[in-house]
Amino acid sequence: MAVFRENRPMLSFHSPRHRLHHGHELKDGALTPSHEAPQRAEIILAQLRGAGLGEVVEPRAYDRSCFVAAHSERFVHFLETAWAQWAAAGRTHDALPLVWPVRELGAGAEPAHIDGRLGYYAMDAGSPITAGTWDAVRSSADCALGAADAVLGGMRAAFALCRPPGHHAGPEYVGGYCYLNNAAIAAESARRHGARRVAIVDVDFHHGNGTQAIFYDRADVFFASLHGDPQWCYPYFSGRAEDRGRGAGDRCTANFPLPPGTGWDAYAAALEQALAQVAAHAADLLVVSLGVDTFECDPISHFRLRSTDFLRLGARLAKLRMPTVFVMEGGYMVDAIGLNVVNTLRGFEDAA
Ligand code: SP5
Ligand code: ZN
Repeated sequence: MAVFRENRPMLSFHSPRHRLHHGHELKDGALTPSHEAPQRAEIILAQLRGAGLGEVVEPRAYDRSCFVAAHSERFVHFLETAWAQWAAAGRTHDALPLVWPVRELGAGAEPAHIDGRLGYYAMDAGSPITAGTWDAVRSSADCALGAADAVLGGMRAAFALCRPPGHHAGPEYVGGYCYLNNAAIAAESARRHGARRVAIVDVDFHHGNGTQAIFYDRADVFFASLHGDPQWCYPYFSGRAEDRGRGAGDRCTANFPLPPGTGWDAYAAALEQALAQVAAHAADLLVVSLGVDTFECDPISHFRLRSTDFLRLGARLAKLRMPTVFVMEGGYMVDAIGLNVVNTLRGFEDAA
């Protein structure tokens, strides 16, 4: 059983540098401003400040070695250099990949041309790189690292208002609005600072394929995800119930694909199963990949959770009695995103 040295209200981390990232995405074949837009974080921040859930602070800047803990060195180097190489080629629109090394094309080495590098380090065309993207991405990971430090320092819970999100980003690829995997970076930091085992619960509507991939072979980080069934839902190629880890990590991944239209009752039943496995893993620290795109009015997702259901979600997570780092992931119905996030955190705090 975890012991909390401090019983203060939770601490939240936010960086204004997230605004430097505002890209475009291909939606139904048309290039449009991304659903993953700056106002998401602004609305969450405003609601958080009004909610009396504790202080919101800016994280310090962490060393890039903290990012390399969850990703490869060459991938981080790609993120650092992609925009400059794109701009040097005379391009002014968002940098997007248009060719990918699928199947038998996948064995090759990293190309030198920016168009080749973009495809080599991406799973889809959903993570545009702009002039300000790397600064924003780093500040997002800093929020996750700040929140992990707060909890490692003895706080019961902390919230990282990460933007852009992270859970689709794998060891060597961007995708699904994600660049650095903030939840994985927080989990790695916790491991390096003394947590023997970490559990990650991903409640975003989409499967956390990147987080799964980073820890798939490992027994020290347990990963559970509830998500739209990949037969019908992005990212389509991962998140099956049969995928349960590999090697030393066998049975340390648990996936709960749920059909489009899933509401609270069926969701809560799957959550019970996921959290029973988390409890059995006996971790020292919990990371929650908090996406609120499970909301009934989300424009790109297909579950039917109501705003009050997020209070119940938070309360159920609190019952684990674990030091908890909340890491913001998706949620695209901006009118309700602040309420749904604050409800999750309030449900957690009121039950704590
Ligand atoms: C972090 C996160 O939530 N990323 C989600 C990325 C989803 N990207 C693909 C979305 C495609 C949705 N198309 C839906 C069309 C609805 N009319
Ligand atoms: Zn999502």
